[in-house]
Amino acid sequence: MAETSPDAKPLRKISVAFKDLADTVNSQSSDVEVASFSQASSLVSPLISCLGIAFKFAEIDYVAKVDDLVEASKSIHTLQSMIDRDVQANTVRKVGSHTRNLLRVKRGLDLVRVLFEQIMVTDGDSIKDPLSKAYEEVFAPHHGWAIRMAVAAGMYTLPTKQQLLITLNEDESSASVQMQNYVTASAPLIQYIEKLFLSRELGIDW
Ligand code: 1PZ
Repeated sequence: MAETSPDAKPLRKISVAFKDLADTVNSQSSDVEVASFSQASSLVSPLISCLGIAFKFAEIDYVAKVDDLVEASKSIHTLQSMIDRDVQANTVRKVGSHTRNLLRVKRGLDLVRVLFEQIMVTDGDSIKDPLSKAYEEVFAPHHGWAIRMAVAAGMYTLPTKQQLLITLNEDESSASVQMQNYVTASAPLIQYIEKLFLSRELGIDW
């Protein structure tokens, strides 16, 4: 029964959606659409809720930013044109702008990428070290003291890897396959987004 419900395999859904986006990026023949990017990014939210109540604030912030991109997709076709609109309106760095939210969501996707990489090379049942490494690498340089302290506290209430696998309806080997698929697919997409910023000299470290 659970096998056939649409959310039965959230990891699989994520890896399929990002594989599609990676194919678009790798084909170099068409631009990434806001709609498919925001749709794929929304599939990551259930993962954050698996991490427990301590990360509720991360989930709320992430979902709000993805929702903003979903909304944008109703009137803007590609990520490129979305950024160019903000460039023209001089709103790239404005709080709540689509382009600013895109940069934050990109970081969320990068965090998941590093997290999965680390989970696959880390022995034992704790995801604290993998998540800490991912957070240190991706978000910590951009977060103030208060948020970093809250994240550090949340690290002590994380589920174990086994608990996470049960919630995600996977076993160790099926999860590894999906995680590896996501790692492979997300890397070129993340680079593509960074290039959109860097080629317009917008920077990505803000
Ligand atoms: C989910 C647990 C993984 C480790 C920690 C992940 C990040 C936790 C930090 C959450 C902080 C949320 C509070 C708000 C932060 C905002 O100041 C910034 C800047 O937003 P802006 O000023 O542009 O409105 N928001 C962010 O940095 C985006 C945070 C998104 C977190 C996504 C995490 C995805 C994790 C998936 C894990 C499986």
